[in-house]
Amino acid sequence: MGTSKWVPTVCYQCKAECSILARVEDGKVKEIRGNPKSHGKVCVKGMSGPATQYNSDRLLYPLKRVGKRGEGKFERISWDEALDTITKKLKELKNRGEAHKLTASFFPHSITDPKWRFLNAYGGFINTALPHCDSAKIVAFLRTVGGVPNHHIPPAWFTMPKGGIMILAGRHAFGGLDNAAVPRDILDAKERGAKLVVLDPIFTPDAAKADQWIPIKPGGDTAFFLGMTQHIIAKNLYNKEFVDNWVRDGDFAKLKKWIADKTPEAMSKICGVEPAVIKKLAVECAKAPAVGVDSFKGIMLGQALDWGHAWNIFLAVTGNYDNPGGQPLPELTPMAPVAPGPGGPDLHELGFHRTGPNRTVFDKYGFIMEPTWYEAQAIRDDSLKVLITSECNPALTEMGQSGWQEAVTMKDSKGKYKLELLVSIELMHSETSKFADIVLPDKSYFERWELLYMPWWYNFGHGIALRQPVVEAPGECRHSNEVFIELGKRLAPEYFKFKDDLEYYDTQLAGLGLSVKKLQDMGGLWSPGTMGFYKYRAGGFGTPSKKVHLHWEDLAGAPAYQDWPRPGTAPEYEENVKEFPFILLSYRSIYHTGSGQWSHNNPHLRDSVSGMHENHLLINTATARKLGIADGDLVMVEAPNGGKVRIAARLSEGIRPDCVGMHHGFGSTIGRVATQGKGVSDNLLVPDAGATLQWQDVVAGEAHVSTRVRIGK
Ligand SMILES: Nc1nc2c(c(=O)[nH]1)N[C@H]1C(S)=C(S)[C@@H](COP(=O)(O)OP(=O)(O)OC[C@H]3O[C@@H](n4cnc5c(=O)[nH]c(N)nc54)[C@H](O)[C@@H]3O)O[C@H]1N2
Ligand SMILES: Nc1nc2c(c(=O)[nH]1)N[C@H]1C(S)=C(S)[C@@H](COP(=O)(O)OP(=O)(O)OC[C@H]3O[C@@H](n4cnc5c(=O)[nH]c(N)nc54)[C@H](O)[C@@H]3O)O[C@H]1N2
Ligand code: SF4
Ligand SMILES: [Mo]
Repeated sequence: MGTSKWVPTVCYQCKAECSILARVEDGKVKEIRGNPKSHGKVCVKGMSGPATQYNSDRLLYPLKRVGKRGEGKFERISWDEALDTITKKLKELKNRGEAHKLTASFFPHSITDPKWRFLNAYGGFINTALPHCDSAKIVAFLRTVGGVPNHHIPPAWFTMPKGGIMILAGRHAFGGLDNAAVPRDILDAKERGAKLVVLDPIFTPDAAKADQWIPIKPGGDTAFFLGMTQHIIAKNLYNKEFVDNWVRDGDFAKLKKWIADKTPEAMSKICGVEPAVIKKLAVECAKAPAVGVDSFKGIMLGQALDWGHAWNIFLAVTGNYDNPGGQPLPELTPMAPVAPGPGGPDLHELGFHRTGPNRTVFDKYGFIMEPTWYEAQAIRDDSLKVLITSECNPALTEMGQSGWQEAVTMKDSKGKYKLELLVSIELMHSETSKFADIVLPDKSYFERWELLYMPWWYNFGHGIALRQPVVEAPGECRHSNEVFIELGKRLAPEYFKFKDDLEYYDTQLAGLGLSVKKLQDMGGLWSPGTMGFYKYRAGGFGTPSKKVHLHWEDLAGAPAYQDWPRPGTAPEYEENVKEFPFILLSYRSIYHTGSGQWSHNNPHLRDSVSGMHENHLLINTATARKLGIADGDLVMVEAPNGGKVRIAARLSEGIRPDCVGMHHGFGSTIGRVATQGKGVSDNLLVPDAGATLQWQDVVAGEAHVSTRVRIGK
């Protein structure tokens, strides 16, 4: 009999990073559970972690490309050769004065992730899968309350009082998990007497559990919330105490004037919801002890910054910031800095945001943009020469995937690849690594140390978490953080004087009087002890005036935005209506994460009984009847970008007749399990961000995830 023990660590079968316990027996991970010290939940993907861990497709050694880019032919090399090749190219780039032509695209697990430190020290850019999906949400919160905003977190539903209202507006919280505990927290709040309202063109699992489902028109959320806010103000039901004390002087009067004609009747024409429904919910919200709003995909639909702005105006007028059940404003854990700290490169000076068309009009903004689009664009105009990807899959998972694949194989007049070096750090070969020059085998989340701290954990009651190795890594796997620290020692040694990742984390933890060892002994979680509501009452908000800024006067007359939220829907919904009569919506399933190998190449999650094997085209029954389509028929879906896919139809009453739906993430052409499953990639249809620049700047909602389509047999 071997020994068996439960070790606390952090799941990474998706980017929610829930605290888990891993049962280790005879040096192998056998079973996963939620960690009772932190919400105690794990989802089906989390439970399937061992099937990713022991997948026979795991990369074990560094590889170099021997065929053409994209051909997928590789040969084993040593770590020395791999690191020497990367170092040599990066030295050459720096000597040419082009350090800023390095971009690394990765998921930062903390805001001082060693990978990010390397980029700042070397002079390259991070271009991340972390906040691009809701950069507009972040920008909107920063502009209005100057606070660390709600990214990848719902309101803390477990604090929602009786009589409170939970609004999911373009948020599929029961499938697109941001913590495995969220669905339970929502249902518990309902038990306590809170109300759940779901705004979604599709009757999602969330809608099925809701007190009220509002099948809003795609892109209608801004209009819907402006209509509610107008009604609340007109009926004098706004939170006077909050507005008088905490909204910047003059802003409310300006809002009152500007919003006067955004009546529920006027907004109804845009969002397709009856005025009476808007009014009733508005009054309920004004009277409720707390209202929490969550949106994710709702904010990725072309009018994202407008929606983020309208969302914040609604929260301010109803006084729902930093209250139990409302919008938390998390604080960062006070970690100690590792000195000397490298500053980052100047985004604007170096042209990061001015890649592509209309580059000069974006001067007023500064944020991270959709990686796939940015990369393709920057390769074409020679402003990206070295790309390192880790924990992301731009060749498949992102809008404009075809453009990316084309760009990385593009050659200059001398017949050389325009992108001089492409490095992919992965667990298993992915669509992206197939194009790489060098592929590096990462350690999995069961094999590495990682210090995780991000503001949103605060919403789950802790500030930092420790990921620790519970088993040995196979082959020659090395953690990406170790790789970047090694590159730092070679290329910017003044910033990498510490010995290794553990010493780096120890230095940071000293700010809390902790060390990795102490944190490990504590069970791997550090908690601030309380949610700390109404923090603004002590020191005000994080804005220059210390109050809430409803009016964004600096954006008045800006080319891609204005000072108040525009209620209309994005042009991509208004154009090509006749030729492409349906709006295609994409959404997640509980079984899969993005398009990546971690779930799509996992036999449990790809099984048609325990998981999900293929995707379908969800189509309204009445619409299908008109088109002569029966359940299971193969249909052709075509988009204005020329993309075409063939997919089986699934008929349902639970979708608006003017929309069709498709699970996001399928279409992998690599991996033993992945290639046996069926399904298609929605991103063959969804255009890249560049296609919609005329409407919204790249700062905000650049990651459009829908398009108009037509359906044929
Ligand atoms: N299982 C799983 N969980 C995940 C992920 C994953 O891949 N798999 N990914 C994580 C990531 S990176 C993210 S960003 C989040 C995403 O979280 P969500 O955005 O909540 O996830 P989706 O499933 O894409 O949900 C989109 C929903 O918005 C609806 N919708 C589309 N257009 C509109 C609109 O205009 N208005 C409104 N009101 N609704 C609209 C769609 O019908 C769909 O139900 O999930 C995270 N969690
Ligand atoms: N049409 C459409 N497109 C979308 C969306 C949509 O809703 N619809 N959603 C968008 C959103 S919100 C986002 S955030 C992006 C996400 O886009 P990506 O960040 O590119 O996400 P994934 O597809 O999950 O790719 C993650 C990759 O990391 C790998 N991986 C997993 N664990 C590890 C590890 O420990 N180490 C390393 N090195 N690699 C690992 C996985 O195998 C996988 O290949 O997609 C966007 N694309
Ligand atoms: S939501 Fe599921 S897969 Fe994602 S981190 Fe949590 S348990 Fe793991
Ligand atoms: Mo995302």
